[in-house]
This record gives sequence, C-alpha cells and structure tokens, in this order.
Amino acid sequence: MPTFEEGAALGQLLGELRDTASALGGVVVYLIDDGGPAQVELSALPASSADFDIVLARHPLNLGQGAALETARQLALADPRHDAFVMMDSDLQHRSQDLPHMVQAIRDGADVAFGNRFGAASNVPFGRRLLLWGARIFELAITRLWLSDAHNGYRAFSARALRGIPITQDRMAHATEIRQRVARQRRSLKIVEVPVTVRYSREALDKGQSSLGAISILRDLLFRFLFGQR
Ligand SMILES: Nc1nc2c(ncn2[C@@H]2O[C@H](COP(=O)(O)OP(=O)(O)O)[C@@H](O)[C@H]2O)c(=O)[nH]1
Ligand SMILES: [Mg+2]
Repeated sequence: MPTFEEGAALGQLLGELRDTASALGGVVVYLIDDGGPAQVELSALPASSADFDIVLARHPLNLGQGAALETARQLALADPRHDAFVMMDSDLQHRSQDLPHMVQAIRDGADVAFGNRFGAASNVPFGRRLLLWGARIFELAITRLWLSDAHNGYRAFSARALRGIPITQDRMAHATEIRQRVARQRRSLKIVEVPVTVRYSREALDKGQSSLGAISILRDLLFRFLFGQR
C-alpha cells in the first residue's frame, strides 16, 4: 500500500483492515511512506494483533507510487506465509469491503485479479469516465489485453505472478507497465476482473491525480519505449 500525506483516511482504512484480518486468515500491510513532509508514525497506527501486522517502510525522498509498490512487492515476496498479494490505495477510494473478493479470486485459482470500478456502484465523475475510456482503448492497443477498467490500483496476485512483475516505472506509468507485463505472460497466467467500488469524494478528487497526469504517463511510456529496457 503506497501512501503519501493521507492523514485520517489512512488511519481509518488500516482500522478497517485490522477488523477484516481474522476472516481473511491474517493480513500484513506493507505500508510505504514516500518522503512526504508529514511522516507516518508507527505509534499512531493500529496496533498489531495475532492476525494483523503493519510493516512500515519509508523512502527518504519522494520516489513515486510505482517505486513504493516495488518496495512493497519485494518486502511482501520475502515472506513465504503469504498466498495472496493485494495492491490498494490508502486514501479510502478503495474499500476494505472489497478486499475479501480480491483475495478470494486468487485463492480460487486466478494469478492476477484486476479491480473493475465499472462492475460495481462507483460514482466515477463524467470527465474521469471519459479519460478512462480513452486509456482503455490506448492500453488495448499497446497490450492487446482487453480489460473493463484502465489504471485501477486495486489488483491482486498469486506469488508466482507477482514474482514475474517487477515494477520499474516509478511514477504513475506503473499501471500500464503492470498490464504490459501481465499481457506478455497471458498464456501462463489466469487473469480475472473483480468488481470493486471506487469512491470519489471531494477530498480524493482534490488531492488525487489530475487529468493532466495522463500526459506525464504518456511521456514516461514513450521514454521507456524509445530508450529503456523492456
Ligand atoms: N508512496 C507513494 N504513494 C503515493 C504517491 N502518490 C500517490 N500515492 C498514493 O497512491 C494512492 C493513489 O494516489 P492518488 O494520488 O489518490 O491517485 P488517484 O486516485 O489515481 O487520483 C494513494 O493512496 C496515495 O496516497 C507517491 O508519490 N508515493
Ligand atoms: Mg486517489
């Protein structure tokens, strides 16, 4: 779980995850705080219990959401107890109530489960809906993988799948990179979509990415296409 200056939303979400943990057979949250001025303090987070733990890691500088997910990926894969790995946002846009469905998809045999905000009652604003539709077509063109939702940060993986998906796009282009890597391995991975409700509150829209962020994503993808290793 990447986090950057989330404050009360983060505390609420972690409390909800602690309440869900025993039904899931145990949860470890790998929380990656990313060089924001207001650091997350471990003492302010919900306490550990027999089936709930938080591992807090800090990047000394702001490296971006993709870099935070890569740190979490490496930390989580080092623990052999885990059978399902979930990426989710820490600003309450993703709901803890959807977590059991994401985990169950993996326990039922999927290798990769992509959240689909259009399969449930998400209040996606019109402009964002339009942008996501464009992103969906763009991503179909470059990955040949048709999904209902582009750039949904709620995703789950089996250990086998996650090992084969290193994240090298540090900022927001990681969402496309993950899809590209999954698409390249589609013959050996079982891929499903899971309906999730994404909440658009005033705060989440004000603090979250603007639509202009799409330009930075395209720039990072183009740069990688022209100069990077694939
Ligand atoms: N670690 C880290 N997390 C970030 C960064 N930027 C955003 N996040 C987190 O990633 C999640 C999604 O970011 P957000 O800006 O809300 O994106 P949006 O929901 O697509 O508008 C939230 O939980 C943020 O706290 C960052 O630079 N580093
Ligand atoms: Mg957000």
